[in-house]
Amino acid sequence: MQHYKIGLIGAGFMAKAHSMAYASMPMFFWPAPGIPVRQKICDITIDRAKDAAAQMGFSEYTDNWREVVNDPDIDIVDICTPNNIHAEIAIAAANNGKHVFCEKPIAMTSEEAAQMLEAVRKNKVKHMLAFNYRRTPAVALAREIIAAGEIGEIQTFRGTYLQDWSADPNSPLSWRFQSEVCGTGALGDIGTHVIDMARYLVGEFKAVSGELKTYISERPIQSSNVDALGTVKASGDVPKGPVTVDDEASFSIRFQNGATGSIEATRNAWGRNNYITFEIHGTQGSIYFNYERRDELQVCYAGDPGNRRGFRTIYTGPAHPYGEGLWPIPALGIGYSETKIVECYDLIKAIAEDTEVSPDFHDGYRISLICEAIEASNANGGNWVPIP
Ligand code: SOE
Repeated sequence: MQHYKIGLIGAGFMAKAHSMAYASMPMFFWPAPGIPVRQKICDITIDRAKDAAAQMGFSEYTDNWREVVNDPDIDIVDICTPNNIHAEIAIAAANNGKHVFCEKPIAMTSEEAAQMLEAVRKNKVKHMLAFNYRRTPAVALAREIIAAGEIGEIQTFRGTYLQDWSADPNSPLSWRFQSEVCGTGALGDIGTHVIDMARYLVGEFKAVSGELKTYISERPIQSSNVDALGTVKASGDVPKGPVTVDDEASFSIRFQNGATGSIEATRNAWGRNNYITFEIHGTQGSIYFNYERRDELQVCYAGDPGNRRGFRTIYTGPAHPYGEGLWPIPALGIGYSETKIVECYDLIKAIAEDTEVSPDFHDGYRISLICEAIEASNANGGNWVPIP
């Protein structure tokens, strides 16, 4: 069985999720399409890198990402850094013939994303973006139901991604609030997950009209570089710095196939934690999904007798997408980890079998164009902006 050596750059919470998936994937999907080997990990200081190697099971560590992309032993470069260095790392890795797996959003601008796409295509390496939520079995089941025409032609998509970790003004000014490091705020960080699902389920966007708002304009400056996602609050008289990204993105969508839609994304919604939802209405029925109940897909069929019509709940299990590898009984519990394990399986399979995998850098590029169109619409008072 082929082994693939992973070089992982950035050792925060996403690195933990990816490392867990590399370790677990063959336990779920066996025989595995290939075995990911946790070879080398990189973080911003050598002490942090050493610690991360011990914690996440890597044989080697470094504080210089170029040592990862230049290492002839590494097969796959996995990018879990802040957004402003995705492009430089991905392009260098692709030019060295490495497959590239990158956290979302793909890059700071669509121009950078286009350069990344060009590099992976030119070097004929596999490329994948970590929009993991589409790999929730219930979301993949929604796609199967739609593709089979079971709810007819899609007319509307309503999506949300609501969290509350930044609702407290004392939640510190991590890189996620600094436009020079992250590009956009809620829009790029979490709105893009729902854009990915909308494209996956309904189709390509034609135009958007939207608004971006920043409610908390300054936050306490962090004493460390570590992004604690609001769990470590500033106390006392800590100096503040400006927030230069959106807290909230809300926009309407015209899909190329004639459907319409809307998405709202914020990290300031008290009481909402990872509230990713979508409701899709078709001419023959409807689908509803809520990630906080992610084992379940709710489906309503118009063809049911009127006095019995309503949403039915399907608990995903062995009969549903990815069921062959995940748990043998529906409702045992699908979690964030399972989505990352499935993602890892699809990546390794695509490399081993030399097939396409999505979402890829082309999807990332398209999503960057959509985000830029939402920013342009916000700047011009909410007018509709076509996606190039
Ligand atoms: C913070 O909003 C965050 O970690 C996002 O960056 C991730 O993409 C999401 O999956 C969970 O929340």
